[in-house]
Amino acid sequence: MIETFSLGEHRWMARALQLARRGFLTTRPNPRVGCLLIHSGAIVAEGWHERAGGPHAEIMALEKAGAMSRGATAILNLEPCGHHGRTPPCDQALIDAGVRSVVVAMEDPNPQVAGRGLQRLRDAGIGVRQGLMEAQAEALNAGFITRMRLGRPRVVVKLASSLDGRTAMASGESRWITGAAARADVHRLRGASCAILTGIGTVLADDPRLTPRDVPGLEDMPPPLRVVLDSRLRMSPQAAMLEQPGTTLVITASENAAARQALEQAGAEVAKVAATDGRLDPSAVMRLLGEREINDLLVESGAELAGALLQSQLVDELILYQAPHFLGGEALPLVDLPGLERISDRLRLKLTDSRMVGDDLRLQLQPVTGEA
Ligand code: AOF
Ligand code: ZN
Repeated sequence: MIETFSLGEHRWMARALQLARRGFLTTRPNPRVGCLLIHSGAIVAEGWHERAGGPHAEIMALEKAGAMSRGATAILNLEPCGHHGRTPPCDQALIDAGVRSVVVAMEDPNPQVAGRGLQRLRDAGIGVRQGLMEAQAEALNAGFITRMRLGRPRVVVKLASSLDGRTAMASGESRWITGAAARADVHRLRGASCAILTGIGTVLADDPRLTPRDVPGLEDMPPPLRVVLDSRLRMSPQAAMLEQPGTTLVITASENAAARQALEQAGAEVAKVAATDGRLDPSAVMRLLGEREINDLLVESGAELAGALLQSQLVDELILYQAPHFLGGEALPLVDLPGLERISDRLRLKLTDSRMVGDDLRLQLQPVTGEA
């Protein structure tokens, strides 16, 4: 059934989404959720989910509303949970508080919930309507939804190049392709991600730290998981990222116990996945990261890994910063797409956003799947 919603309900849902967004950097691996309680046409309480393990949005709102919860309407961007996770079920709390009706933007894609929360509310005689501002609600929790539906993170590949699509000189010299504003934007992207993935080639060439720096709102948060794909365990125990706070996960196919032990002693976690012809299976890597509750994965890699992920159809979004300069035909290309010989094989993308960041261009793209 297609529901209709009033102007007031639209405004309240917009407010619930705004509240949910307060948890943008802090709720992982949980979704971002906001909740309003409305009584006699007015907002009586607001709540949002701040941290996994902490109270859900509904509980915060119910506690603030107290006796005013009785007969109220709850407005939420996500279906109330009906399961015991780190915290007790919210559907029961809404029922116990005497809430009369509930409006949600979308079902919770978590298989432990998946419509059961809404059903239990209906069974308790509560009026339930769903679908208000669903597109906005899905965009806010795109990573969580991807993990719940596909068992893997939402994969965003970040690339930076010259106007002629080059990333480094043939010598490998590559510092400062883009300007300071684009680099600050990358730090914000890192901060909003659950994990940042790179390849061993990039680690050996650049020794990156892969931490978000100077991002307001991240002060109390552990940094995103750093993930290095290193099929042969060539990573040095002295790598700079191993000195950073938080966890580094090295994913390998190697049986080299000494190299593994050296990395573990330097603080890294090492995990094994299957490899074909010496290359780690990208789907197995993504499954592993899904199991580790990674909703949003940012890939900051070289041409080879970016190309391999694109060819495996494991990229949900690509963000390309283009600097207004030419590096020339000898310089290194943005992505490797081995085997691509015919124009009909070209890898097509849809441009979903373009804007300037400082002096650079920032393009947001999504791979196009299926036939032209
Ligand atoms: C809600 N309201 O504010 C959130 C929900 O381990 P827990 O108890 O925190 O439960 C986490 C799951 O609960 C999460 O995977 C998602 O399905 C749902 N999140 N549900 O009713 C909230 N954050
Ligand atoms: Zn809940």
